[in-house]
Amino acid sequence: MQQNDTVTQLKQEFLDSLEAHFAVSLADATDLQRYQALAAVVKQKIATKWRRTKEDYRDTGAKQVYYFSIEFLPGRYLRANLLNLGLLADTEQMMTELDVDFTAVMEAEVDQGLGNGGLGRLASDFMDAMPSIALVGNGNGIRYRYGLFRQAFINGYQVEYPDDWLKNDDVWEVRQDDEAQVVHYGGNVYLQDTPDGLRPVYDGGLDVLAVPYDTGMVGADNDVVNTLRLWSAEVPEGVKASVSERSVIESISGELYPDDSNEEGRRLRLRQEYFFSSAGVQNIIKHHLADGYSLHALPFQVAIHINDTHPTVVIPEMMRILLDEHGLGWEEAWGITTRTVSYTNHTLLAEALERWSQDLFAQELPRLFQLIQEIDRHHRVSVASEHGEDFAWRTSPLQDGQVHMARLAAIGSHAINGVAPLHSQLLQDKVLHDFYILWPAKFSNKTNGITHRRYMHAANESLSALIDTKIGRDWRKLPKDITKLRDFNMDEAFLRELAVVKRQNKQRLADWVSHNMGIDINVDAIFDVQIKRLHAYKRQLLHLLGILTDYLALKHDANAYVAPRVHIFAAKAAPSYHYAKQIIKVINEVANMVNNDPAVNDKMQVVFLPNYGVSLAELIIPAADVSEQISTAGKEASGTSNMKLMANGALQLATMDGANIDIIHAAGAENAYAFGMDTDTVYKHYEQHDYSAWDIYQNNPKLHRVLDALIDGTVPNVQEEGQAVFDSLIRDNDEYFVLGDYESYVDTQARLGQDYQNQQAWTRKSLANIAASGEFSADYTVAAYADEIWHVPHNLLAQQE
Ligand code: 26Y
Repeated sequence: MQQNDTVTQLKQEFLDSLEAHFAVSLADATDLQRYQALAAVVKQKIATKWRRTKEDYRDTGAKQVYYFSIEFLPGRYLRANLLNLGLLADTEQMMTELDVDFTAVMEAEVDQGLGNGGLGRLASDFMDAMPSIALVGNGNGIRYRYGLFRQAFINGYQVEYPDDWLKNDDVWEVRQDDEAQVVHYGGNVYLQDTPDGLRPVYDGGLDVLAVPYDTGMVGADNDVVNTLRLWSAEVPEGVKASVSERSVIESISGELYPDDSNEEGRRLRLRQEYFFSSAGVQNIIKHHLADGYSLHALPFQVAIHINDTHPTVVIPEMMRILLDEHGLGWEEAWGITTRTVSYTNHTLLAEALERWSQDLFAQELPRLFQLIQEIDRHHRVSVASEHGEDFAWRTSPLQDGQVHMARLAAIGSHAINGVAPLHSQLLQDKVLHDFYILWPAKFSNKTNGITHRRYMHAANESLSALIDTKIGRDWRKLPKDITKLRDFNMDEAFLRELAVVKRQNKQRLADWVSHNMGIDINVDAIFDVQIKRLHAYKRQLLHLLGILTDYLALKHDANAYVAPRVHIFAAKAAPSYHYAKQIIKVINEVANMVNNDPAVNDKMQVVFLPNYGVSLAELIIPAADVSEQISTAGKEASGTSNMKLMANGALQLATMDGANIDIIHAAGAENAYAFGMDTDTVYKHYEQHDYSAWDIYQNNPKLHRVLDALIDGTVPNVQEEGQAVFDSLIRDNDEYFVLGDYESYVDTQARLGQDYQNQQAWTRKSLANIAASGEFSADYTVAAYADEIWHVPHNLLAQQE
């Protein structure tokens, strides 16, 4: 069909849909109605491919991957779906012809935020990559009634509002009542001798109905549509539940547990973990048997991947189903389970490794607890003979009254991976070293990836179009082909065009900031961006100390040179993470102070954009000049905003941590700004206890003055928070070595500021980053999981280098 015909047809479908759904004409329709009408048209186009994909999977008996994740962070679907269907340009043209503000229509869609941060967004990037490389893979998670809180600032303090994302209904999901599963909690369980062996008898407890809502995951430029299945908790039919019993049940999928701050877990979270794990596994096994396969064929037909330890209860749950419901013996059930399940670790922070109190666990999931005791016993017996009692004890899932989920995951799965080379190495050498001794072959690295489709092709259309003019469109299918851009790094006209695109994107962000925050930012300045969860180890504080350094220099030193910068922060802090919230307050007060000081604000501005999420990321990332990735070395497992920012031409200001290392390597060290202690140095300090924040403070007058500014009234309105920050750095000896990296950070920022003044040289570095970003496509990441862990086929056109 000619493009014009497509546009004409789309137009008709859109106008018909408006009338059918809302009985309005285009002129009278609201943006929300326009969005919903268009989404309905798109959904219909997805539906046919989706049905065919499902039928195809069933008819061919293809092995299925299930990606179990307690978080998915899809953001908005409309633009991404149009892009993958190949209809984005036509839709834009249609909207232009209809004189409709398409951006406003897209913004009427709610940003679906059923996750906290990197782990959840990674899961959604994988949901985009899987169908795009024709991989048979589904998501399995929770349909939280309320997503991650919406963040506002009042007086510089974070305030949290509920995220009522279902207020206008979700256009994309399909409720599947006939697929519902019952999930059982609590009560007592006894083992009874029967002719078939010991069988559990349940007494009391709580039955919860898990009802799935499915959403089609649309492949790019192909006919594949996979399924993301999110479970919602309801009272089972026929059960008479009081109002309060009903609310206990519904709370299981009530809200996203908003904490990724190493806080203590809660009963509700354990219930959530079991909820989607149990519903998912029950449903998978039910279909497997209905399709005529034996349980022994499970590892050949199904791969269950657990995204961090939150779905680890999948392991004892599978054992329960195989033993109790199907009468298999322990050894055969264990073999089936471990060969089906694989596990990705996403953290090196010891305090973030999940542990549950055994008492709580036994109360909530009594049968699973018995099975974990049995797993624990088998593990000890098999390990102690060769490695000794002490080793067996250290690696046991049950220890010190707790259930150690990472240990259970490592024991009960056939593959364990980290998410960047350094991270995977540290897992082997430190965090999971004992398990590496036991099973070295289980371990591997799978470096995270991102979807260029959302973050570049859709979010930065002008950059993508400009790249097309130089190297054609193949790179859009074969992300590594983007290296061809390197041939143009001496093409001055092209470099100028790149700079123009960056400037337009900066202007777009500046307009947003002006409109939403009432601050006019300088688009000629360096847009220096740090966007990620607020956490001490990510060191937003180091960035802040850099800002105060510049500020004090400009105020007190007539000869100071500071390259003009706009410092851009966006971050949510976990509601119970008091210290992170104090840092937000301090940043906001520094922003106020700087932005309202005419003596400095042609040289520096600070903006903290509220309510960071996927949609805001899509706006900020294309506008960034500098990508701050400044975690303490050895703490950030990988990072993924680093990849999105490089793909959009930002230069990294980075510690040698996580995937920063690989990005610097890929782009070339001369095209990035690395600084700070490396992991070895950090570990040595921890081991030798020889780090003294006090000494650094005393010996560095510039830093001394900056820190004093937090407590001597220089920064207004932060009496308590400034003191808290000061105390954590000085009194508590600066757990994350902010001061240890300060000098190196400030020097590197100064060098970066100088370099930026040569626009052509800077743009050339920017080009080097864009051109090196292809290898960080999630398409490759997922293909590597498919080849090495899941053993499923895919059609990655980009296999060749
Ligand atoms: C146990 C509970 C409190 C908890 C909840 C959520 C613990 C951790 C998390 C989330 C962790 C997370 O998002 N980790 C990030 O995963 C990304 C994807 O692999 C990495 O890029 C990033 O470095 C890591 O911090």
